[in-house]
Amino acid sequence: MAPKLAGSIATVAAACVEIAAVLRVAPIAGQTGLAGATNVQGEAQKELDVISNDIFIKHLRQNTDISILVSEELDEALHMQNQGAYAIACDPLDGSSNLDVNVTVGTIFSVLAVDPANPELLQAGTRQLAAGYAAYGPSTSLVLSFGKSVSVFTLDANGVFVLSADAVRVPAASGEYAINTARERFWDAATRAYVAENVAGETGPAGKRYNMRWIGSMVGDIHRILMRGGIFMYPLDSETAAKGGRLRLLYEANPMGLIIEAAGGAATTGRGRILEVPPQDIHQRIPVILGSADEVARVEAHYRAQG
Ligand code: P6P
Repeated sequence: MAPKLAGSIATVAAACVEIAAVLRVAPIAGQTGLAGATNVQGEAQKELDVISNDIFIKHLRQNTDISILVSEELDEALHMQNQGAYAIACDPLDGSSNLDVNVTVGTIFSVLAVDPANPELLQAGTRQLAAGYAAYGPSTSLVLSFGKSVSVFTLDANGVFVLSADAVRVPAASGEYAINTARERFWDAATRAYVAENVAGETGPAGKRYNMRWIGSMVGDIHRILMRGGIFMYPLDSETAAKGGRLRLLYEANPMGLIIEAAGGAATTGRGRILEVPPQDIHQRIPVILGSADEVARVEAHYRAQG
């Protein structure tokens, strides 16, 4: 691995260590509430969204190999005024609606190669140099991939990430699916058909029993899927269609797609590979269906049948 790429990832990891420390005591510091502002997504920012984004900026400014930051919390890309060959696209604190109830949240990041003189940020996910996320749960995990395999590190008592699992593989088959079933009235036919097969259980076309898990925190749901299989679904629906979907391409779908594919899973919009979607905007939204290859294939079959 290029030393400067390793150094850039170490910078991101150091930011995640600091975010983890802030989250651990946030309820005591009274920081789990709203910041009183909205982000470019039109979402009410949590105080910790802003704090986490500020921590990211502070750390990235110290590494002159990183020239640009794209963040869910920043309307425009932040240029660091250096000649760095890397850009970081990130969601500094995903799932922050869970902060006041102490449920796993995370940081998601993607590393892109850029020409600082003429930076190109709208790169398809296949061009990512690396992708990862930190999951702030009972332990703090850092998951990292360069596209060929997936490593999991765990933050130890000294604030050091220690390798705890390597060459992680997503089981092809699973008995768990993750989708917000309260949105059923908005679903398309393909999503309805796939979920109905799962609900039908042993006597239905899937021929086995399923459990449904929905944390409401992408990092929490996807880490479970990475470690034991399953499928995460935020499909295009009648309410999100006008915006192109709910989740963001550059700093949520692409990094998670690279990780899941590197672990032997699949990541689709329902009609095509997420990593091949050409971005149109740094905050572009997209449907996200990813996880165990067999489950994703069944969803895609329903989309083909739907036409
Ligand atoms: P819903 C969190 O806001 C997030 O972006 C993802 O982390 C999560 O998977 C999804 O939204 C939850 O969406 O509609 O269930 O609240």
